[in-house]
Amino acid sequence: MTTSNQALRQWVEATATLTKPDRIHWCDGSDAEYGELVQLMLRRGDLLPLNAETYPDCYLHRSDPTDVARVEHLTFVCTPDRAEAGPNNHWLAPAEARTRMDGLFEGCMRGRTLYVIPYCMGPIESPYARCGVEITDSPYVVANMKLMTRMGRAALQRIEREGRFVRGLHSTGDLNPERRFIMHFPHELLIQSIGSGYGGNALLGKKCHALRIASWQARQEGWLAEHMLILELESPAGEKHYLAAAFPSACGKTNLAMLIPPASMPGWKVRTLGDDIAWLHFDAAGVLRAINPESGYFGVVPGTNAKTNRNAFEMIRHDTIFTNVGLNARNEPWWEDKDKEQPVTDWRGRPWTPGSGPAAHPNARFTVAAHQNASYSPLADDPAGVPISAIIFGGRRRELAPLVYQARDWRHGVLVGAAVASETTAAATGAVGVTRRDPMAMKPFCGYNFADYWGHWLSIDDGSRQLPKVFHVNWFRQGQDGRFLWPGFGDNLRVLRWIVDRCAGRVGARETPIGYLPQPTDLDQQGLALDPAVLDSLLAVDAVSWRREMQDIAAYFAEFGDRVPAGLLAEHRRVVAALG
Ligand code: SAT
Ligand code: MN
Repeated sequence: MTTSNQALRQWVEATATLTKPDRIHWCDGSDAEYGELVQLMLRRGDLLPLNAETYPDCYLHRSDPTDVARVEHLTFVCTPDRAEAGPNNHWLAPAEARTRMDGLFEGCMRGRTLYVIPYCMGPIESPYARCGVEITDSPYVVANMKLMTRMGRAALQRIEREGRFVRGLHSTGDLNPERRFIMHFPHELLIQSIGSGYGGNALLGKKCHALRIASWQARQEGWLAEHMLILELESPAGEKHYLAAAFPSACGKTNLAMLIPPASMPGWKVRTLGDDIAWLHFDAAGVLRAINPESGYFGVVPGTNAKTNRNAFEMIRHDTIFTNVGLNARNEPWWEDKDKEQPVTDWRGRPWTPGSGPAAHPNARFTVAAHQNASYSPLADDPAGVPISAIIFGGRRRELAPLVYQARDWRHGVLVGAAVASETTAAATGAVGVTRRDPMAMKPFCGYNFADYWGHWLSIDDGSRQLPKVFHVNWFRQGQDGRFLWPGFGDNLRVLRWIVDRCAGRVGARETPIGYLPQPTDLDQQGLALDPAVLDSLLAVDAVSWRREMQDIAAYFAEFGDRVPAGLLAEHRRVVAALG
């Protein structure tokens, strides 16, 4: 197979000249090709078979122990002007980055196969979808891209029709962290990644293309590429709303997108359109429509069980790639909080004994095609996307942020998003549990200066459009004893219900300096045994703490100097004044 697109052909040839692979394989995306790759990886030991009776067509991949999460300190945005990348990104001059990467790519595919993966982010027929081509020497990456994206022949045909695509060059290199870099060249629509085989570092369609490069393109073209799940919420009366929600990695986007209503809320239905990324465009009528550029899930495994996320628990019982989980005595994948059993092997393949720590890596992942999810919405394949009623921001915050509040208007919503903070998780290397600012949950993913990004968000409100309402949620409030105050998971539907009631103008709210909060009685509490005092503290707004928070936000904005949009600063001043 090859292609009629000359630019693509030449890029593949030039890459082969540089990296010197033994073979070149153009991926057609067929099931047969996936099967052959699996066989190859089983022979090489890159994949281990799992119990074929209880976990048919499931495999375990063990990463190099130094290569188990995104590496933000090795991820760069390479724009000619440093200020364009902003203080939120690591920056290198494009020429310097190219020289460094060329040196590392030189001869790196000797003895290996170079795979060419044409892929389409979004439904193939969607005007909102965009194509890319990833070149990689990792069959694991090819197999993951097959589960996560629409890849192969149909994507290549679209590329040949349109002539446009994002280029991504990836090699696992020698997996030495000293020689690991993930570079983005937004002006050239180019990504280069070497030295890692892990998810967000290596599956270039995901964070590198669909967020970093796409956010940059979206700004030029007037749309939004966001780190958001998309879900459909249907009430017992059949009223449907589509919600998009941005939380940082490993803060429960997958669980919320697959939520199972509590027994005490019969008739409510949640369907999943996406669990990680949303591309948002206005249609001709001024309605904001979302597509999920992905077609699979790369979700956190630990903590997944029939109670926390039954849909995920069941969808990963077949045709799933597990990365960095442990094993039980029946050669089934095992992870913390899966069940009452004990593992026998940890994620590195070492014998596990009580006291040897977690058997699964805290950032262990499953890769699975989206249609295996029982709550999958076929609208995820609709080229027109879905109309968004509400945008929800959230983070993991022990204190301060109430369970839910609503911004007064779009501009306030942009402030609420820009001020998102969250405790860090195992999804990235580095300290876990440290609170940091993570605007719109895009801190690791915005491909350009955050100040310009906030300006872009503000510019969305041009007076002619039907803008969604904006909310903030926090499922992670803890009491003095460290216990979570809110039960979370299925009960989060109670909060979503208030959100759609607000969107439909059916319910009132308590106006506070930080926005609109529910009256406790306006939250559906049927079947929820929550102490009223606990609910009061979940819905409390402590002016003293919030004044401190607003100072902290101002100090954060100041890092971006005079590029910060005046409208955002004015909104900040308004809230400070309201806090008295
Ligand atoms: O590693 S990924 O970026 O794919 C997952 C995540 O951190 O959200
Ligand atoms: Mn994510």
